[in-house]
Amino acid sequence: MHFDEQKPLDIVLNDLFDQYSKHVADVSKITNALLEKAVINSQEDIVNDHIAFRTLGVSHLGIQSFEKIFQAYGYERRDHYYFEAKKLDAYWYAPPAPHYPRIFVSELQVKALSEEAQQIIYRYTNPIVADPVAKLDLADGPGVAAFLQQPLWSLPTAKDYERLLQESEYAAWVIYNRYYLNHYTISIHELQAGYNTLEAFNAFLEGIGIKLNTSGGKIKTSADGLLRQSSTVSALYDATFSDGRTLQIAGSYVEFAERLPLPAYQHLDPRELTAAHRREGFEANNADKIFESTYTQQIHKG
Ligand code: OOG
Ligand code: NI
Repeated sequence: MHFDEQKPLDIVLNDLFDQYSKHVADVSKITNALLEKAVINSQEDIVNDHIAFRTLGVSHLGIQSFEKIFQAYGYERRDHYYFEAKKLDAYWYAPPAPHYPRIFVSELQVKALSEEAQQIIYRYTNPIVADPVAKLDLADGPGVAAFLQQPLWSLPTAKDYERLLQESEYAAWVIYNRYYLNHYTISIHELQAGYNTLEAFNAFLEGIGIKLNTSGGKIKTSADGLLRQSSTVSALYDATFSDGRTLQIAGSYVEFAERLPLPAYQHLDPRELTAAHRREGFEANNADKIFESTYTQQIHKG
């Protein structure tokens, strides 16, 4: 994904993707294999279905803070999703123009955690006494891009990270990884025949040695059958903590989405189909399993 204009949104999205693809080796591994097989001619041929971020539900942060960045660029909040067991809320945001990705933003319900886990999180977030996004000049693309890479709280100790991990893998992920891009998503239905179904694409991915998330099965399917998703599992990264210890922890991953035409358009010739004819939005049951792409159990499975 690369945007050619110099609007703040283009600058922000390009920078997020550049940072992400530098760290997540599977991104270029997949792109290079698609180039080699002439499925695409450049990375820009890949249609990005959506990107995702994770936030902490504490005063001055969370979705209400984070969403203001993208709302300023014309994104509109859509459906709400709730994940009871994982103690998460999420919304998706529709882009201002179809060539931009949708955005999925989730938030940890910090108050639902144990007193001990809450206190750990508050130790890091209590110094934040005002919404950091309110102070940002959102017209300054490079400034916003830098903000998204900048720590809002101090580097955690390994002890705090491990304690959070026991209770909420999501909490541990955010306390270390913050607003790093959590994933980008390749639109599978936009690819050529032989690659444009998740079955075929997953076989291609496994053929180049990519490890897929198996929670709920490799392919997660919405109740209407029209939104099908799969994802890689995060690699492990050496992370140095403030107490000098280094742990191997989860980072970001890559997702794949196949959006099928809505019933009213299923008779159309495939060449006539546009994004507007296909299933929109997200699906809580799919998302619930996709979150686990950064979970220890998925990463350490055989
Ligand atoms: C987001 C998981 C959900 C989707 O497309 O439903 C998701 C995350 O891991 O933060 O990406
Ligand atoms: Ni996703």
